[in-house]
Amino acid sequence: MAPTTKQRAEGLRMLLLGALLLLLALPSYGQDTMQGPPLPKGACTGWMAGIPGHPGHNGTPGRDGRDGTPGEKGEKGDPGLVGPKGDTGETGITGIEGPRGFPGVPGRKGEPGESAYVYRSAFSVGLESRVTVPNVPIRFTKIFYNQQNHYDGTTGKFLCNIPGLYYFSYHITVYLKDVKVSLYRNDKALLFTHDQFQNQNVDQASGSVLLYLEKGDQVWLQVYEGENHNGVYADNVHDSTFTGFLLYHNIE
Ligand SMILES: [Ca+2]
Repeated sequence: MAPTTKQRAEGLRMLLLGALLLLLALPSYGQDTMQGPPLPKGACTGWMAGIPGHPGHNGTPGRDGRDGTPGEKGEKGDPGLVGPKGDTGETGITGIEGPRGFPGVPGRKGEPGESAYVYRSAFSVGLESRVTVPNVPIRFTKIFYNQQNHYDGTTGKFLCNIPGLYYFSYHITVYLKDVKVSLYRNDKALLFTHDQFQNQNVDQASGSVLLYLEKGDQVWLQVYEGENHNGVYADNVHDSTFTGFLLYHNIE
């Protein structure tokens, strides 16, 4: 389809306008290109401006910027996990003694102890009639107690069967003569008792002693210094007695 007259006139007008714009732009172009190589004279004569090119590609990323200023202090964080148990510390100094506690409950009754029978030794004897023979053991034949038979009525001697401490005593009725008796241990006189008789009277003589005896020791009473001191007397209503017993066994 052929262009109309109006369209031809419009195209001519645009062409003229483009030429005018080129003429106005030439002087500034010459100034901007003064650094480059000079164009050949006459080569640009009659040039017309082209259409704008496409935008170039993006450049490579620039370098990292400088560090920023420190920010504000943050909030306190949550507590951490419990750590492992530490080593045992050194022993501390001993504290002061505490107050006294309440009394405890009584303990149970103990088991029966060893029989004390084996540690028994005792006798108590008396005269049945006056002594007629001096300087020999007095034979007390009136038996008040002689459970263990450690006293021998046939000899008048006590025989120690249990080592220990013994107590001996005697009470003598004195009549018709003076009395001087001794308590013997193994043929040695240890204790003396002397009483002078007075006419028309009845006297008493007494003595007592503690002796430690070994097994086998013998103890007895005996009139000392002969017939003149043989006033040891006894009858139905007057007694002369001899007593001994074990106080503690094996006390050493
Ligand atoms: Ca007297």
